[in-house]
Amino acid sequence: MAIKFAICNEIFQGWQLEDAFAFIKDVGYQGVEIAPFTLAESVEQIPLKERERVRNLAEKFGLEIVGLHWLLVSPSGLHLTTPDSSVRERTKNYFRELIRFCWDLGGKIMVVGSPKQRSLIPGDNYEAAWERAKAFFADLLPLAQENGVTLCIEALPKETDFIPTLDEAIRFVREINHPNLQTMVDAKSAVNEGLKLDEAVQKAAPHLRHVHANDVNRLGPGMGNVDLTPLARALKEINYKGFVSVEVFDFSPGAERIATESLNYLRKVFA
Ligand code: LER
Ligand code: MN
Repeated sequence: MAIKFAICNEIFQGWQLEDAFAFIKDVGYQGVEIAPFTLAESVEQIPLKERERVRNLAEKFGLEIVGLHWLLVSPSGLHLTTPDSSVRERTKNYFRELIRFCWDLGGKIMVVGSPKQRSLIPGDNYEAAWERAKAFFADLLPLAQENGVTLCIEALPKETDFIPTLDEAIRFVREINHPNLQTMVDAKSAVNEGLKLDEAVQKAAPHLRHVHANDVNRLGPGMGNVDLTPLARALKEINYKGFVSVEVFDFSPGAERIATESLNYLRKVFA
């Protein structure tokens, strides 16, 4: 099977990494996607030895570390489009650290979500923010390329006013025109934007490098009313070979139930 399933680690709050990886493997996932804020406030606080431990732990359980998401949640005060060049510079330097961290873990994908840290600062202008964001990524892409990491712009309607839609994400990718800056489909976002999931996949296809599987109710795939069958069908049609990663925002059912029910559902719709 070409398509691989992963799960984002933040639902395993309070678990030892070893226990979370063991459980993820046991359920049957092939990969894990890491939210850096779950490991430390800043990745600069994570020494190489600890990075190697995480990487080796994943290897021990036969899990691939897909990459990173929720990139700029911590440390506080980061912002990607702000007119304040000192904040932008600090954010860029931190992003460089994230790229190195991703490489150290063996990850290949970084999801550029972080809606709050990219939304327009009140009074700012969309096209001016757009140009700043382009310059921001242009500076980072040589390092991403050197480290074999692809940055995936994630459309986030309802959560941000900067690149809220898949069309905007694709426009951004095309304007930057660099192999290490691509896009992805997040199921709840595509539905929130009013797209059919197969249309979202077809639209993103030339630049599609990652997928987040979830429901508009913020639970796992199959844990609400969103039918992911059209997503699965369209991904197969384009011969997608990346990860479909379960990403959940409501942790209340507990990590065990979320991880198990989500994978059972994915296996059914992707069968
Ligand atoms: C936010 O809703 C989201 O989908 C995450 O992937 C943000 O990094
Ligand atoms: Mn997402």
